[in-house]
Amino acid sequence: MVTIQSKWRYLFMFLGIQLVVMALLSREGYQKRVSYFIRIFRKPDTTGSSGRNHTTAGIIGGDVYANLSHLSKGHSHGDDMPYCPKTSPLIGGPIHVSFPSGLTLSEVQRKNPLVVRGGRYRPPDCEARHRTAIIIPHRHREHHLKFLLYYLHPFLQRQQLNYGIYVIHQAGNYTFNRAKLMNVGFREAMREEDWDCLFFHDVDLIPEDDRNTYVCDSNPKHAAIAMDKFGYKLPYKMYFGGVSALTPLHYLKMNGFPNNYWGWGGEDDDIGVRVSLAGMYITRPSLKAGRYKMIKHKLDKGNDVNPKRFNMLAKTRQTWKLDGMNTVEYEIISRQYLPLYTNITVNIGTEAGLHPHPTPPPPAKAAGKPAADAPAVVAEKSPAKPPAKQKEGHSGK
Ligand code: UD2
Ligand code: MN
Repeated sequence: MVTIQSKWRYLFMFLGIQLVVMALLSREGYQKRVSYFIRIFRKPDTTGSSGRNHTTAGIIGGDVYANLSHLSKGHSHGDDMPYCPKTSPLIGGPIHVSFPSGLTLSEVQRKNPLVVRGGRYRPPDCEARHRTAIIIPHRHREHHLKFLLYYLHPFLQRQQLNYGIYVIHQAGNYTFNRAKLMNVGFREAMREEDWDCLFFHDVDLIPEDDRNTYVCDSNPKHAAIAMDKFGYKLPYKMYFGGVSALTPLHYLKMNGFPNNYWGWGGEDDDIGVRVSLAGMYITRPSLKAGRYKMIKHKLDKGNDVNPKRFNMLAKTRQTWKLDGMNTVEYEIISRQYLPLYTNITVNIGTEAGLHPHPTPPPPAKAAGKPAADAPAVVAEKSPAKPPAKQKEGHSGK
């Protein structure tokens, strides 16, 4: 008798559970519920690599666009706006980074409606505490640039920064010069806005953690300390490559970056040495925060390994005051305020100077008239008209 009763009890319990499950399935759609059940039975991801769930700021699955949807246009930037909190409430933890095929710049634009002309942004509902410019040296890496913009815009917005993105594009096919492009970027960005921090940023490095805040420290900061390509470890103590952050004062104190490293390698170490020669030291975020993914690539055409780099590096102590911001020479070819960034195309010349092959003077009879084939020596082909200073607030694109 006792056995029959408990059999009935189990049968009723079983039927009851089935009813609850069916009710849940029918309420919000079968697929959603199934994935929900699968998720609760799966072990939580403890490696911190992909698909991480962070409750700190409500970021689910580390989606880089999480937490931005409630920000809306239409707030006015009056004088009475409160400062943003010291730590942004929108910041989460790790971000899941992948490179979906078929992504377009207009898709990136659509996903970032509050970014205005020239790739500028200010938080719509509070006064930013920091003004950060991102300087990206660039040539023939449009594919990488698209992914960087896709990840960087929402990442910076979540940090409640007033920011601008500058792409410094080297004109022509002469050997690439990353550090000189940074000097150009520094001068041109500072001409437009009183930035209090500049991030010098390789085009192919994607930050993987929200806690890597793009603000400056009291000393030059090396941000890209844990990259996938180096097994998420710092490769060596003085390493300063990839992404670094300096205030204008830091930058000028070390006379900027060297102008004479043509081709791949050495310039990052030279910059690291300059930091200490100028009496400063390198700060770094935690290994957890300073994680980056590098988009895989080969050495570019026009950026061969610089064979002189070791000899040059041995002389940084003698050269840093003689070469840098105080000697940089270049010509702006164009300046475009694009929806997602400001593009500055620049002629930085060659190792032999800005105009290595000066045109011979025109024949006597044509004196006074410029020769038809003389290279155009223009400081600026398209006149610079920076976007309205951001005090006025978002005015749309
Ligand atoms: C390493 C450093 C980099 C720099 C370089 C040596 C890392 C993650 N980065 O990068 O900071 O010190 O060594 O010069 O370790 N670029 C172009 N077009 C070109 C060539 C270069 O846009 O044709 C730009 C682009 O922003 C790129 C950067 O220069 O990210 C560095 O060049 P790289 O990516 O070819 O060199 P890589 O990855 O060895
Ligand atoms: Mn690279």
